[in-house]
Amino acid sequence: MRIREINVTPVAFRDPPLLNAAGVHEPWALRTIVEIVTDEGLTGLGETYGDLDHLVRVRDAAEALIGHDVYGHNAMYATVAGLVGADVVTDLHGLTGTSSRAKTVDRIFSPFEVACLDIRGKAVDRPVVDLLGGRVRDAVPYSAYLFYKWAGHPGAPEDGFGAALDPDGVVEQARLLIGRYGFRSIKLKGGVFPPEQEVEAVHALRAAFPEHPLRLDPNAVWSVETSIRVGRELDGVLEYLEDPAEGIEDMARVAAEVPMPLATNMCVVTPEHIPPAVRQGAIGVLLTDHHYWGGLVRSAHIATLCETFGIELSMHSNSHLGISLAAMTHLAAATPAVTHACDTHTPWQDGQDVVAPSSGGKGALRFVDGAVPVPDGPGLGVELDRDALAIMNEQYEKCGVRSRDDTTYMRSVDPSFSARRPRW
Ligand code: GKR
Ligand code: MG
Repeated sequence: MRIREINVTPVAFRDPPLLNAAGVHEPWALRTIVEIVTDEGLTGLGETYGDLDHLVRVRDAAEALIGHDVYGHNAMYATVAGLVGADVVTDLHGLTGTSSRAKTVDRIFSPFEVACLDIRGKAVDRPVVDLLGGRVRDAVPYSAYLFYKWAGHPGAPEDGFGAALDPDGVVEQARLLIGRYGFRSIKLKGGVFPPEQEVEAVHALRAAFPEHPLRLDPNAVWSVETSIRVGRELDGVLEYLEDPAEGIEDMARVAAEVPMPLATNMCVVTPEHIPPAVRQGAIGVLLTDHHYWGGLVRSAHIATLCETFGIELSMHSNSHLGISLAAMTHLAAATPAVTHACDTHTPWQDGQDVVAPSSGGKGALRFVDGAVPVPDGPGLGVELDRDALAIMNEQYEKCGVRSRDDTTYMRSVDPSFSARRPRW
């Protein structure tokens, strides 16, 4: 079965002012939707980043992949690698670690691989989870992903999620998300306020939710000394501490001194980082992300490798839509080593999606007790809502944002803001 056509559509959707170490989310988040059509008329979906440098290369790859066999992932990967050459696509926000040629190839290849798996599942009337080895769980638990945030974007009305700028606000936000979705574990995005304030918020969460595993992620904005101090202060409170410090060496120095495992989606972001991270004992948990680990099959291979070295698995997310959530859910459902609740930004999209609500026919992508049941339909089990896609594409054309830039947006509000790392 060969690829006849590939449609690449950039989209924009509203995003609340979520704060992080790099600044604050802009009013519009970007994604790119990939739709592959085969010579037999089957279609498959993929979703990836929307930044312009990335989009341009995804479009080039789409042209180059016409005519490829949807089962020929290795040949497709080689074609993408050839196109990328020595290029390195970087992010302005730097929240998913260093960029490299390998990571560039992996992130451009990923949406095409996912779309081909969607097609292959549809061709044999089986869900993608079955193509990845079969399910080890029927539903994938996600965490309540809390952010410090303003009540609304500057100059715009409040957004309905409320402000969260202190421990009480954070606890209230947790109640809101847990009330709506039933999450059973909690992650707080830190790196926004001095560490003492974030430690206080974690203690407030522990008091309010004594049974929920907790994590804190300051996106590498602390020094080694600060990371060790905070890690010791939170002894017995955190399930894991995510990216306190920057780079494998500094993470290893912290890991040797703190009681809890360290997790990362910043210092181990391509296969070549695994040997030094293992040698130095830098991490106990890897947050995989099929969007930059080369798709679902390659991510599953990395998961097996991590298991071999005693590294546990969780899953990372950026602002995303339902095609990504479906892909993440199939992957985590087929990966025994994913033993921690995965991250998702889904609640912050507040129902905006390119995926039809009734897709799969059985309420695909609903949260039940904080977990997403694996969609039953063939392939990813989700269908494109073409009207929603057209609206979001129009939003993209009009919104003026072309690359995520949390830092410049923050500086437009607070000119003294600096995104330097470490900051504390
Ligand atoms: O959405 O602001 C955000 C997050 O900070 C995201 O960009 C990170 O990549 O979720 C991520 C993380 O866990 O580091
Ligand atoms: Mg992180």
